[in-house]
Amino acid sequence: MIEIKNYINGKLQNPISGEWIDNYDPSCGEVYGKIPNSGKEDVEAAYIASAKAFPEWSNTNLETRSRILSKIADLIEEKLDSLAAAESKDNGKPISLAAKVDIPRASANFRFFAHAITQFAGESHESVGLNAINFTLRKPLGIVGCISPWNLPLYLFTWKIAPALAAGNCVVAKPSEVTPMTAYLLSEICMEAGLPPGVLNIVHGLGHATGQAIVEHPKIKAISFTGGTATGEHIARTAAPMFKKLSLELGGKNPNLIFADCDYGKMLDTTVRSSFANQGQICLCGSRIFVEESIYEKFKPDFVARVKALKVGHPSQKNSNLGALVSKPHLEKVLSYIEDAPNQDANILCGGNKVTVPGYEKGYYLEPTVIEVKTNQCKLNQEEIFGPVVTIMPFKTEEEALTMANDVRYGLSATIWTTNLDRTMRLSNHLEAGIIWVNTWLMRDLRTPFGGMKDSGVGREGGFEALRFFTEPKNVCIQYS
Ligand code: TXE
Repeated sequence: MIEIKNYINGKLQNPISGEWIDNYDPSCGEVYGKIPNSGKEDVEAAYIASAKAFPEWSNTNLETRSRILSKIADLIEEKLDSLAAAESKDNGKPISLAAKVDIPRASANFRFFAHAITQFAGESHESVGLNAINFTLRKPLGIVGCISPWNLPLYLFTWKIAPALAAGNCVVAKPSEVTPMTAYLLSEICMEAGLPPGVLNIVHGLGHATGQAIVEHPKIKAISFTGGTATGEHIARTAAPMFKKLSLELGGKNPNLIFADCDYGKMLDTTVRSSFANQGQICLCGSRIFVEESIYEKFKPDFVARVKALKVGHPSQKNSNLGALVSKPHLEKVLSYIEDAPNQDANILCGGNKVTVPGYEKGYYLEPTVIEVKTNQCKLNQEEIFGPVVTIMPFKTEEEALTMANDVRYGLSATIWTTNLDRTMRLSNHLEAGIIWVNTWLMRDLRTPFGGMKDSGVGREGGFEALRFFTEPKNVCIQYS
């Protein structure tokens, strides 16, 4: 039984209440550890530690701050194998994915912001004719809250923490209670890297208790949250009367627009990945596939054949393309959409069933599923399923494709497959999405703004956008004679 601890004031601590929550291994459906069921008192202790650490950390020179964050990046890199194994066991994702994407990216997050802060600058404006100069100071906010989800645990946790710390804030952070393990291992790494006590505090527990206590805390100045849209809405409502700064990265129902003039082979390879990477549990997955009519009847069997060839297996096996879904309730939620497909006038082309992996019969495995739909208005196309389920349907014209792509409450990302530059520009201008990929998917440059519009969220993360979020601009106007 692995016992996870809170990381408060530089020390690993048990929850004050002495209460614990079970932690499940999704690959076999068994409890393998316990995590603190933290309450308000633990969050308060974390806040007090942060507040004590803030004056010194916010005044630590950039070189020192940067060196400590780089050291954390180095240590994550050094421990890649053990972190990848822990992430895979906790989340159910294939170990190969954790080793190739999640953990390197967590290290890159720290390394990137360790450098970015040394390049970050306030603006200055000379008021010509008035003998005045304005300059903008960018001050850290103080104590900030970072709350992250279970789909890319260490990757998204560090995506928030690294810029917050780089900008000179102290942090009270909560990883998802469903996947707490690598956040716990990060506590140990921070201690090893010499991060001063209290600068980062990691409090484990349930959303409505620990998370809520962070959001409600009157002195925590900002909340950076990634998770479900309903939770984001609740957080926004709670935080608004306190005028907290909010960054919300929420759900997606991303369109994948495939035109006949695309590079077909590259499109097919990438579309399989953008549909089922991480068991489809990435907010950026292209879950609604729209295909130009002239290639639809070719695409359909080609895609289905490729999906049928994917191997669902134990996450530790190197040849598993898909591992287990993250939890039993989530598996049931995803299955409920599949079971409802016939009521939506939709046709399951492949998949749709639970998978039994020998030796791990109680694991949460599901076949990658392709469903042909008749209208974009069906539930399968309008609600975020967040699992290995994609829909396909044909379109006749670019206008029709654009209308269907935008006809959804979400606006996170969109992918366009075409070699026509004019079309690329027309669609990029009119698609309602914060991130648009053309002839690629999930290619990330950490300097770029990341986030969605409509119900996919508020604000942008990444690069200087994140450093702007985690700082308060203060304009100073000096008149001289
Ligand atoms: O996420 P929650 P859930 C979507 C996906 C999924 C749905 C629900 O569709 O099926 O959301 O997933 C914390 N105050 N995404 O329920 O609850 C919680 O403890 C403060 C998309 O697992 O939003 C966890 O740390 N915090 C998404 C974090 O919020 C609260 C990734 C996210 O959990 C809280 C995950 C509260 N009142 C799910 N309630 C994406 N955009 O990538 C919960 N939390």
